[in-house]
Amino acid sequence: MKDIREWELSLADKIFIINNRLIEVVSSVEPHLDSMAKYTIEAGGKRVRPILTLLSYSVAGNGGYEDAIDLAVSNELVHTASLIHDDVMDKSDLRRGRETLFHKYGIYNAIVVGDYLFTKGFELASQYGQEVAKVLAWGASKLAEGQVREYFNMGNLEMSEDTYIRIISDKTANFFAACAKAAAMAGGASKEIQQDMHNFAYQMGLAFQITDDILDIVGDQSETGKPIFNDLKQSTITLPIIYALARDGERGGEFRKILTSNIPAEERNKRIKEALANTGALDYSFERAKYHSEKSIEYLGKTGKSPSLDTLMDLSLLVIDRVSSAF
Ligand code: GRG
Repeated sequence: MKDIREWELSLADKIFIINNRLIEVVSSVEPHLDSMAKYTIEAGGKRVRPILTLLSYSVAGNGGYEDAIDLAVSNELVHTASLIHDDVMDKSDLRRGRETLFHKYGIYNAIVVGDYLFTKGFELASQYGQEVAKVLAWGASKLAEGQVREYFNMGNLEMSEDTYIRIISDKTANFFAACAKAAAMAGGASKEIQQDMHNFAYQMGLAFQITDDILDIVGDQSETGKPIFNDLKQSTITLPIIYALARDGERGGEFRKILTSNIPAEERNKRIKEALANTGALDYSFERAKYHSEKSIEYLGKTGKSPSLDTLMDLSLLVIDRVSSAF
C-alpha cells in the first residue's frame, strides 16, 4: 500500500486537471460571486470524491478518464456546496485550513455561493444524461436528510448506534456511493458492476466518516484543516461518545458527568479524550471503521480486474490509515 503522500503524488496530474476545471466552471461575470466561488475552490480539500469518480469510471473498462472530468468536478461542486451550507449551520470559522466563506463574507453570501456551486454541479452532470444526473441528485438529497437528522439529534445522549449509522450513511456514505455509481454508469458498466461500485463506495464512506469522527477527537488541526473537538462543541454525538455512554453505567456514570459538566472546554476535552481512550471507545470505533474499509474492498474485488483497482483499494485503506498514526 502507498502512503497518503505517494498516493496523492501518483494522482497529481488528475488533481491538477480537476482543480483547473473547477476554477473554470465557477467563473462568473459577477465579480463578487466570481471571487467568493474561487476563494472556496482555491482552499483545496482532499478531492476524494472527484478522484473516486475518475477511478470508478475507469472500472467500467474504458481505460481513459478524460471524459469523466466534468462528472468528477460536478461531484466536488455539490460536496463543496454542502460544506459551505454546513459551515453556515455550524457557524464555523475554519475549513480546509482557511476562514470559512460564512465567516469572511457573511451568511447571505455563503448561502448564495453554496447554491451557485450546487447548480453549476448539476449543469455539468446533465451532460452525462438523465439517469446519471438522477443518481447524483439522489446522493445530494441524502446529504440533506443526513444533515437534518444529525441536527435534530444534537445533544441527544440517548442516541443509538443505529441512528448514528443512518446519519453518516446519508451525510457521507450515500454520496460516495452516488459518485461511484454515477461514474460506473457513465462509463458504461453493467448493472451488476454499478451496484458493486455503489456498495464499495458506500462502505468506504462509512469508514471515512467514522475515521473523521475519531480524528475530531485525536487529530491535529494543522493536518485536518478544521478545529479539533468541533463535534462536541456543536453537540454532535458520534460513535466514540455513543460507545462510552452505553458502558457508562458500569463506571458510575462518570463519563456522562464529564460530558455535561461546566468545566472549561480545554480541561473538559482533555478528560473526555482520556475517558474515550480508557473505555476502549476509540479502539472500538477504529475497529468499526476497519470493518467497513475491509467490506468495501470485498465489493471492489467483485468488479473484476481494471486499471484503477489497486488505486481504489489503496484509497479504501488510506481512509482509515489517516487515523492509525493518531493513536
Ligand atoms: C447543498 C446538497 C446540499 C446539502 C445541504 C449542509 C448539508 C445539506 C449537508 C452537509 C452534510 C455534511 C456536512 C457532510 C459531511 C461530509 C464530510 C465527511 C465532509 C468532509 O469531507 P472531506 O474530508 O472534506 O472530504 P474536504 O475538505 O477534504 O473536501
